[in-house]
Amino acid sequence: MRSPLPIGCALALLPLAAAAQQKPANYDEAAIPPYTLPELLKTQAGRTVQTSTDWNALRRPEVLGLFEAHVFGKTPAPTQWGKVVFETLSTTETALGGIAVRKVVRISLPAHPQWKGIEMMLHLPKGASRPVPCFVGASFGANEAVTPDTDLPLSTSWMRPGKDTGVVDNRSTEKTRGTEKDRWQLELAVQAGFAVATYYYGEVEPDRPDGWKEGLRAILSNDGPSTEWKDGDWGAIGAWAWGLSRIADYLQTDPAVDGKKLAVIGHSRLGKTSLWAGAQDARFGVVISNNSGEGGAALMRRNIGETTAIITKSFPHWFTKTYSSYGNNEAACPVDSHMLVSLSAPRAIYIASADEDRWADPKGEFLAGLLAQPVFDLFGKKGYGVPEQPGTNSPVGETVRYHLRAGKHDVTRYDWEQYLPFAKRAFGL
Ligand code: GTR
Repeated sequence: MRSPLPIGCALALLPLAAAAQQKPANYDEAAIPPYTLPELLKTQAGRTVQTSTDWNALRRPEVLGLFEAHVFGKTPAPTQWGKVVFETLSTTETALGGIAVRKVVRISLPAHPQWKGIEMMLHLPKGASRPVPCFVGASFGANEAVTPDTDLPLSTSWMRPGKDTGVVDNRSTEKTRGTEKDRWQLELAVQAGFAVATYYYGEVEPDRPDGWKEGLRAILSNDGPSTEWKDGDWGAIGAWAWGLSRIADYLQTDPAVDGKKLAVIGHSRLGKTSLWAGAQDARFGVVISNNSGEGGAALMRRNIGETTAIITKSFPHWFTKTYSSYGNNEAACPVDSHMLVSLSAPRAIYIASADEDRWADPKGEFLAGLLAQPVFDLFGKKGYGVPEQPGTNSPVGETVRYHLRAGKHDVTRYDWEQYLPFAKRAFGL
């Protein structure tokens, strides 16, 4: 047997080995290295756009294309998925203690029968006299986790295990019921005159690095499930965002909903998803990013909390392949998150942070909205109206709005209490 290193020598090697691993997250504002953001209004040909017409015709398509090429990948064309069909699986007139009608609708693709589809859950205010506006969002848990009602069959889809989710062996259990109800303030929304449409994101793709093999991405891929993802191919966030747009398709067909008044909402990784859905699909007249952090609203060039290197190591499947090349090399990326926010213009966008959610970089989330303002200005739309991040529970802004909630990484009743009147104003209600 080879003689091992003398103990002193082995100990001396330890810090080196540790240094070769992931850098620990920085939480010191003063230690953020200086950075320069890509110019929002300057086209790749070097022209600075000065009108909303030029933004829409020249720069916006470029910025969208850059996010496709470098961050989220390109969503396949409709010809690849074909016809979308809707089948009502159940209707309950007595949901949420009698104030709502709940429908579960399967959204599927006849051209791809191997995909089970999305079981969208729609809560509608009961007895509404006209079509209602609707929130649309993906959820971490299945329908039985989102609603406080206990009468739904349990989903049989693969679930991520998690604290207080009731998930056992990657499946929902009776204990899963209602575990997400505080995040989805259905009663509050319905009482405010909104419908809420949700779907379990794992129905489009299970959230794990190899989840695509069982998800829609493999099914829609021309190369089949054995494919390896190429630069520019869509990641899981793109697929989950696609699901939100198929719900928007359905909502155009339901006479109880005003399909022109849709607000897309998401928390955390699903907040990144909501931003990307809003960027691609203008039917979402309101875009809400709740604690979306790195890869969402937080500026990637601010090296604080989660970084591009960390997120692409832990969650490579969320993004297009190229994105991981920007870990510890953010300056080379032709976009940053202020450009993602700008893709919502002139529609209304709400960016929300939580003060204890330092991993998501609340200040970086605030700055993205501030720095996107030049695009909203082209449309005469007002933003924050203040240059500095406000204190806790003090929302600022108009078409671009922001708050820093006191507390943890989460979506709470407080957040919904801000989003509901924001969406009402945006929809002129
Ligand atoms: C974290 C991840 C974040 C955020 C969060 C979530 O582990 O680092 O980017 O998306 O998950 O989705 O809850």
